[in-house]
Amino acid sequence: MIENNYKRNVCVRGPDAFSEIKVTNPKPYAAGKEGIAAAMKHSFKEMGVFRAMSTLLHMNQKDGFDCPSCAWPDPEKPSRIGEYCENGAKALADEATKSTIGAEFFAKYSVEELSLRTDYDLNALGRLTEPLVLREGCLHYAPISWKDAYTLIADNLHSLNSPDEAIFYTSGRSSNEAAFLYGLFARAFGTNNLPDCSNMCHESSGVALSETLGIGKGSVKLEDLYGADVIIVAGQNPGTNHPRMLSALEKCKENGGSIISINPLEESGLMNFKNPQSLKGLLGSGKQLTDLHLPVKINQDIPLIKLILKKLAALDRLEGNIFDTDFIQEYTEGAEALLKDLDSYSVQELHMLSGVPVEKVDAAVNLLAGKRKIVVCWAMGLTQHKNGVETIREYVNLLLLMGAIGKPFSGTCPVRGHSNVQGDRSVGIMHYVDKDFNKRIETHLGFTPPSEKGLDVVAAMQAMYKGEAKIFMALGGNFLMAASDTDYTAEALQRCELTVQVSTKLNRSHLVTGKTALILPTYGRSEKEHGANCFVTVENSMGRVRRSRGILKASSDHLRSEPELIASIADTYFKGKHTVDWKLLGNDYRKIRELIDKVAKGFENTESRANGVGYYLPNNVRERDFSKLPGGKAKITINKLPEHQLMAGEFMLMTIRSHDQFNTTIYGMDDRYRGVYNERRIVFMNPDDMVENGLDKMEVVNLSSTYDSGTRTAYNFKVLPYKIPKSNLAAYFPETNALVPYNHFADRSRTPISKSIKVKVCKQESF
Ligand SMILES: Nc1nc2c(c(=O)[nH]1)N[C@H]1C(S)=C(S)[C@@H](COP(=O)(O)OP(=O)(O)OC[C@H]3O[C@@H](n4cnc5c(=O)[nH]c(N)nc54)[C@H](O)[C@@H]3O)O[C@H]1N2
Ligand SMILES: Nc1nc2c(c(=O)[nH]1)N[C@H]1C(S)=C(S)[C@@H](COP(=O)(O)OP(=O)(O)OC[C@H]3O[C@@H](n4cnc5c(=O)[nH]c(N)nc54)[C@H](O)[C@@H]3O)O[C@H]1N2
Ligand code: SF4
Ligand SMILES: [Mo]
Repeated sequence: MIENNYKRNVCVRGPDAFSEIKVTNPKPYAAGKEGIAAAMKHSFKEMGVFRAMSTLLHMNQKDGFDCPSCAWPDPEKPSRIGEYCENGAKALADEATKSTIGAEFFAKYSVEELSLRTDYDLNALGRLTEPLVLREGCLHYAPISWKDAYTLIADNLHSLNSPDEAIFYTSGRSSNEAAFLYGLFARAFGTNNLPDCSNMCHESSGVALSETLGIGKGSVKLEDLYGADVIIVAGQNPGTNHPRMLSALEKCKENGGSIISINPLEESGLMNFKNPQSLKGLLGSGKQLTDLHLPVKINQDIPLIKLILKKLAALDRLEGNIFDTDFIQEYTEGAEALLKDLDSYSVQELHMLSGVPVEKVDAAVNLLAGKRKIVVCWAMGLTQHKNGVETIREYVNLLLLMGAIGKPFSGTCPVRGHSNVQGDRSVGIMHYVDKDFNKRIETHLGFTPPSEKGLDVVAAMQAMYKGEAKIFMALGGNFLMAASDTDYTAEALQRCELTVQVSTKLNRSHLVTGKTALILPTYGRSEKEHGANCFVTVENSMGRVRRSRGILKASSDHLRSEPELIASIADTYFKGKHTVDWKLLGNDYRKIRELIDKVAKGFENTESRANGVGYYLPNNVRERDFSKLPGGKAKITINKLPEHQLMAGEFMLMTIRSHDQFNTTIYGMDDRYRGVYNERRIVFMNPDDMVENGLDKMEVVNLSSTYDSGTRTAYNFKVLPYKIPKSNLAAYFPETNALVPYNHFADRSRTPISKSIKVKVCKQESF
């Protein structure tokens, strides 16, 4: 026991030893029977055969629960034999595992000992079953009653000099009901410090889409993908991260559409798909999905799209009818300026920067010319760069010039990550101020929310680091491992007086904590909250709100639902004296939904309309209504080329997900599609770069990044030759987060630059 020393000797990165790595060729297809086998292996091991099979039948069904993994939407008529994918099944198995850890476990192992385990091992320990406290100077978590936990939080909140010394972080799994109450409490307490995982995720999409189209969300519905002429999938790996999207791409192909993938990697899932829901898919050779793969260099999408636009413009001048002139005239502004700007770049320059061979660009131009039904799907490959916002605006330019916005089978499709990240935003999880939202709170809840902008993720890290924020509370998530600059974030969290985690499973944010720390265990999506008829609501990536009702018995009798525990904290803090009846809300979700209807934009009669597959929130782009934008028209924008001067020996690194993880939750050590088994500390490298740098296959290296004269290092990676553009590297997150500088992020959206980090690869002996 270290007396009076709250800086416990905890390890931030787990052990260094390698496991027995196995490498094969990348898989030529996604899903298939291996997908089913992997899903079943995880489900049966964690849940038992009967419980797994019967629970999976309720996932994504009309009267069942929403998959807790990604935000991909459910079809109008979910398949009764199973409307889920391998990774949905893994997420369920992970949440509904029969393994549990409680007070006895924590009495045996100190946080210092636990911190020496891998993130995989920590997660595998099982569900957290009771509230726990790590008191100042102690190394072991001990049990605490719910009442005492609420009082501890309330007392600490009362002790602050200003409400802005508290931070209320949200991950994206919480229901609309929980998120609404949480945001309400932060505002009632007096702060807009509501950073969320969106800040690290699709914030660039939100900013880019709001200023060009007038809504920070996508415009397509699921059915739009089925009938598109061309779907562009840019900076996204759906085979792993949104697997049921492959069925939608397959439908598009069956209807005669084409798929263009824009990605430094040939991701297996995008190439060929063996649909496990059909016998043909299981037994046949699969469906080739991508018609054209453009192997763009990391963060060179802007030159690539400019090149495509330049070539389309030349064709338009020659043949006409390539761009949609009527649409451009009626609904947009800025086209002329953009076309003029395109003249200032040479084709050679754009080719060279993009790294894509001429004939492939020409093939893309051919596929797109004159088409009107175009959908662009994207995810982190576009958002997590210094110029993430501009990159997305450049893709929007393409859609606007082609008139492929606000019509069936066309539009924007930013594919959201966490299953309810979009809903959380819609009901008020945001660090910025929405005046109308606040006004409605004032009208319907009787208090005035603060009018000063709060802290986002990056600002929250800095505030804790500087001692300006003293309490950090997290509704789900794993802030330490998800945020950039792991060592800096660890230091920041450790400088807090109190850190509170509302969680289902153990992760490193429970071990690297403030002076005092609390773990508040809660239900997973698949579990019954407050009895059989209780349901919550969620919003998917395409803006549809539906209900979700868990069916499993809770993993422990001591859990509290998120709304209930948030309401109890609020009630304890306000000692029952506030304009909001917190106690009532915590126990009656219908009452929360009534308030959501009154306060959050577009929600209406949610109680009844969220039935079945639910209802769509209003979306101005779908109606081709740009009247709220200055000038009343959609904006075509001019975006600069990225500036990346790589020095000799420098590479551009993107930090990506393996097939066996959900963000910082590591389900397993394999990445089946990329042919890597049993190890995660891998750096994917172009074979020519390996030769030029004298590196052998499986050689052990350290990766280092130098920004603002500070050098950061991620230790012990094995080099793997891989089909990736020259001077580009890929490695998994969160192992590489130590390399992402906390103060380098996207312009305006402030999303950390997790997909374009300049690094050096250092042989270990020369390090
Ligand atoms: N199973 C599983 N599902 C998940 C998650 C998970 O971890 N596991 N996470 C969820 C979350 S929160 C999110 S946000 C999404 C993430 O979903 P994705 O964005 O698909 O996830 P990443 O692994 O970050 O993959 C980014 C892709 O972008 C490509 N890329 C990187 N840089 C560039 C670039 O500069 N240009 C282009 N064109 N491409 C680039 C990479 O090669 C990679 O294919 O998935 C969600 N779903
Ligand atoms: N380098 C790098 N960093 C990245 C990214 C990247 O691509 N590269 N991606 C970024 C992105 S897109 C995102 S979204 C963030 C993710 O950041 P977070 O959302 O903070 O992280 P997760 O790993 O999703 O959080 C996992 C934890 O959530 C808890 N949990 C799971 N289910 C529930 C639940 O139902 N309720 C509650 N209360 N808790 C639950 C569990 O304790 C689990 O350990 O990471 C970001 N960080
Ligand atoms: S696509 Fe996403 S939401 Fe659908 S089952 Fe798979 S993981 Fe779950
Ligand atoms: Mo995300």
